[in-house]
Amino acid sequence: MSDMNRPGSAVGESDHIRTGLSKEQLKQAYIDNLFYLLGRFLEVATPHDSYMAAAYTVRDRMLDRWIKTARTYKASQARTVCYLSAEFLLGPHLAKNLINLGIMEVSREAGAELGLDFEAILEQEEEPGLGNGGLGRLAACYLDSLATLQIPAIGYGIRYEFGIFDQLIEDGWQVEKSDVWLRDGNPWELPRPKLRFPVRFGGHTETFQDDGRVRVRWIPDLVVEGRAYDTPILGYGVSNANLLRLWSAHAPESFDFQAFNTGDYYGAVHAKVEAETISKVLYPNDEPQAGKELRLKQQYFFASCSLQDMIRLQLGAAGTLEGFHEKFVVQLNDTHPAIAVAELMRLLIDEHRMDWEPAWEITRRTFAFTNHTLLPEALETWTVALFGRLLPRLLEIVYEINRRFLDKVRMHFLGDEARIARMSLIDEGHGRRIRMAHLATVGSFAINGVAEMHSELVKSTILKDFHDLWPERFHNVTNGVTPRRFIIVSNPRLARLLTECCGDDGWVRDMDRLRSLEPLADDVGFHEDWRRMKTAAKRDLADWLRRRVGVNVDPETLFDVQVKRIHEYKRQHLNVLHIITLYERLKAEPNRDVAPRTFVFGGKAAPGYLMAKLIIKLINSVAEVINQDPQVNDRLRVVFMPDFNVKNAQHLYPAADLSEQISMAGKEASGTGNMKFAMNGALTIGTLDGANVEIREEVGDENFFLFGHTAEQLQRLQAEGYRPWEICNDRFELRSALDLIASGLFSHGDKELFRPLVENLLYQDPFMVLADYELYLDRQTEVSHAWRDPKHWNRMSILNVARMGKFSSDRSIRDYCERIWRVRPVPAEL
Ligand code: GPK
Repeated sequence: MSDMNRPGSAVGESDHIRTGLSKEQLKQAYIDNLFYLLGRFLEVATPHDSYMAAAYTVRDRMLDRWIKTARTYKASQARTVCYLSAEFLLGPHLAKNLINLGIMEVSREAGAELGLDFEAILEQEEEPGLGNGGLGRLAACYLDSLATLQIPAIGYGIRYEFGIFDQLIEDGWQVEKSDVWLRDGNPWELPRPKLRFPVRFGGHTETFQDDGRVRVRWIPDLVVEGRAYDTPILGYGVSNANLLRLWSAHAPESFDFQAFNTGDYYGAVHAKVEAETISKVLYPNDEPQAGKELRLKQQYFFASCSLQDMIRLQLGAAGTLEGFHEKFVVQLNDTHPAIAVAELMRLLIDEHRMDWEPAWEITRRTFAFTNHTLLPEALETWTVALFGRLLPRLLEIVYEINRRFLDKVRMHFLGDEARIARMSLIDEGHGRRIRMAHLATVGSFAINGVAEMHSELVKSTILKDFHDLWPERFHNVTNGVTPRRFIIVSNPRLARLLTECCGDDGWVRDMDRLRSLEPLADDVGFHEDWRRMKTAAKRDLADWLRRRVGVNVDPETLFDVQVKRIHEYKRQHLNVLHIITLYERLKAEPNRDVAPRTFVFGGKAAPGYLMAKLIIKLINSVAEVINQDPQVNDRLRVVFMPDFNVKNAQHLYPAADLSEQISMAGKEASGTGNMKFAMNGALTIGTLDGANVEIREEVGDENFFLFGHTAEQLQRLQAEGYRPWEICNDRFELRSALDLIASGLFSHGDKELFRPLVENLLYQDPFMVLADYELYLDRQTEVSHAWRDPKHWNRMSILNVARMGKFSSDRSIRDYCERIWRVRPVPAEL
């Protein structure tokens, strides 16, 4: 080992093997890591060895920044944002960190000189899939922006041993495979075995006298230990690196020796298994239904560990918990961590001997709450029975919060008993349940929705009573996505073009600068560059689909893409009905002039959501028939991309021409895929829902394909008595498309297979697919016409990219900083 490499030698010198950024230093560090951390040398290293060595080489450079950042933050005494989230859907780290460190190109050259296949190394990384979809990916974008904006922040969550399942498609059906992402090791995390906290479950409480006061003691029947695993999150083009701290559950001791010595070996191991189950697996439902005991355990487990950690930091820095809320602000990412409101009260009162009033003052000034859905089935509640059995002390605290809260409500709305029942933290109507959204709202100083329209609906529907009481607490923060991952990493060609046009890469941190593209929207030369870039991305995707999915698609066709979780409200089946109608039109009139399209779908269905799984089967079945029909398959192709995740998604955004954002108006809180597509130059066909509304405002009505009833119109339709089957009577093509599915054409003659889907549409249609069918088809016809005019299409595409600045997650985080968190940047220097 050379001197430089010995532990204890100065870190931070730019010539140091662990910190230097030159090509030679990177090469040397890579070989060194390959040797000392993996016990390998160049000639025998497998692609995975190479990936690991590369990852350690990058991590070394991040650690340096991370430690300096921690020092700087500590000295500044600034307020820290704690983002509590049950999900962080980070996506692969390596490419993203190379970009944020600014060493992508030099690393590529270093790799080439070592004879390494750089792309193959990037490809090695397992997706860290610790999230389901939008909500988890949003948390990851926000971590990126927080670090980039130099805001002191910690992400807190769960280190699931198994993330979101891998999706296989077998015979057209979704098959789930467990995600063993940690099998080959995770080079990005640092275990902190000494950083651990106890978390109690079950048992009972008792009161005792303490200094003349009555206090409560909780005697649990299970204590689990949460251990910290830290991942550094580096900002783009800055030295700040923030912390993502994930908790893993363990038994405090691996054996209960008492039981062991009396011969009960299995009993002795049982507690260990029970404890470790808590962080075993991510629940695979986006928009989850409440009810599972293990899920509540997970929520309490990570909320408690995270708060205990903040208290440790606060006591370490200030020696007192007074002013805790000035040092920390805790953002609750939906209701999943809402139990933290009661847990902070417990910690302050029971463990740190505070009185109720000062403890409540701290608590309600600490938390802020983001709501991500209005779907009634997704609003979390827990039965009092389960909650009380698992968390007896927390139930007492929830009751006390509720008692005091309802007294206030009573005073404010004299005699309005109905309102009191509606606002109570306990729903007395459905077998006594705790309403987690109410707990989060009562315990927070700020509540926000995730797009303008959604925030308005939060105020006028699910939290209306609370808005009547505390209008000043309600805000909107429209979601955003990070251009680092969704432009630079995913679409390097576009990134280069944008940097050329803007004169420098300042747009990466200030996406509003892309407005300077607008004058180029009519520039013939620029159109040529734009077309070349898009075609290259589409060729890449076509290659990838051929290799990975085994289908051939023509890059000259219009790429029409819908990727997102499969859910009836997102209406993938509306898209399918359009495809079937096009198919029937072509069959009836083979020479009909239609713009050739490739339809791409992707997305996972919750394993227990049968209708969503049937929709996947339908897409694959329609694909099978159409792709094999020589009469149409030069003009229509349908592809289902299996295992849609961050890693695979990166191949799609750059290649899409049309982005399908066709949810039932009023149901999609925001959507974020809509942003990723538009900022890569896809045009949107979409309803007035979620952030679509604001995207259309920004890019201009004339550059957006709007269709469908508004949320209000749909509500009125429903109130008047919605009869979907009647719509079919006067819409011949719709009737015919449904009949074709029912006929067995797509199911080898089986008339039963899709019956539940067809009948659901005809007789219930809860997401009003049929009501929007005709408007959708008309708009799609216009899309086809627009596609025929490449000059016009490119113009629209360029203007979309130029005007998407608002949807950078940097803007979202700035909004949070100003409107809610009241925090400022703390730059770290190397
Ligand atoms: C909302 F409530 C939830 C949830 O549990 N999971 C989830 O991914 C999504 N969401 C919304 O459905 C999207 O509209 C939204 O863009 C995303 O959260 C982020 O806010």
